[in-house]
Amino acid sequence: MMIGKKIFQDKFRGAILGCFLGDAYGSSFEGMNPERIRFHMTDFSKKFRRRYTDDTDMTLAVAESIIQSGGVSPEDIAKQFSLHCDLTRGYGIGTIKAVLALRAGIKWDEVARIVFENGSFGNGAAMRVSPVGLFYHHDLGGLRRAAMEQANITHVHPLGQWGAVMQACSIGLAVSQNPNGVFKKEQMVADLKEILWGGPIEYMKALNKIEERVTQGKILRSQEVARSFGNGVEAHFSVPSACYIAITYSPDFCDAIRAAISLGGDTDTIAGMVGAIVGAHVGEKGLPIEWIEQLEDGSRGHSFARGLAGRLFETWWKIHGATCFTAMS
Ligand code: R7I
Ligand code: MG
Ligand code: MG
Repeated sequence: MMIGKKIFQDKFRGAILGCFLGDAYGSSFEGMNPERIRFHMTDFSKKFRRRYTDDTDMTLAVAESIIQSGGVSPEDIAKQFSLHCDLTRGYGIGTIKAVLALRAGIKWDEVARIVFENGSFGNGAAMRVSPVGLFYHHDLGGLRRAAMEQANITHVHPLGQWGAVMQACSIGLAVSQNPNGVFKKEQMVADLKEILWGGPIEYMKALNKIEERVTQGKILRSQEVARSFGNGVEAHFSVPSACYIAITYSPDFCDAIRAAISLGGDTDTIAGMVGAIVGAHVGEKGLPIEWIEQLEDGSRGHSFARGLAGRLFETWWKIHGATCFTAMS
């Protein structure tokens, strides 16, 4: 199937704004019990500025670096983290210490074991990976390498690294799917299983469960999703949950975000990752405008993010666009 240039551009915007939306809406529900979440979700239409957290903050830094370097350079991404991360935006302790160490002049490949000696298995490397998934979507082998390389700055634990790989590849595969056709769920799970082969067993077990649910065509209730996959900050819990929700609910962006938030736990990150995958599938045209209007829009707000997504696409197009289009046609 041939996807046109304009559609790809829209998909890049959809993924970055999708992450922004999920993070900003999800963050108000972090740590709330499921009953309160159900009650408060009814005021989604309430007008107040939705502020983003570390998930979007780091995503923007990764996108800026890829635009400047023409690909993933961990050294440059680390430089962007040290320049742009706003550590008041709800960062995890390991990542705060890593960014402070970068600011103190420690080399990018020496900061990841400062807090956790075996490296962090938090979802911090997965939550920020959408620009990588977009930029390498045409080359899944290259995508896996690049996702791992960007993870290594802060998350060298295999569960942290491979969580980033699973999330990046989910986005890459969603970009390649026709936004107007049926979402090929079984195909996506089969492709993910192939890519994650050889990684930690936790991800393969989760993918087998996702495959079973998708084949049965049964939609799990939020409590069952949280029980089956987990909803914590650990990458091997939250990334499979996000992947299951995105595959189950896409192309309905709003239902997918609501389902992600209903899990409770790490709601900003799970909803941010779901938003990025579904946004990569449906594009900006599939996102709710009235939700976007409520996002914060300061110097690095939603207009900036949209522009950045456009520049990321232009960079991809200049470097890979012509080759990919020739190969596809
Ligand atoms: O992974 P990270 O950047 O955190 C991201 C999360 C997202 O939910 C964001 O929205 C934000 O709220 O934080 O930060 P880390 O500190 O590296 O990892 C997150 C948490 O995972 C840690 O604070 C620990 O609780 C846990 N964790 C570990 N615990 C014990 N041993 C991660 N790695 C380890 C470990 O090796
Ligand atoms: Mg956050
Ligand atoms: Mg979070």
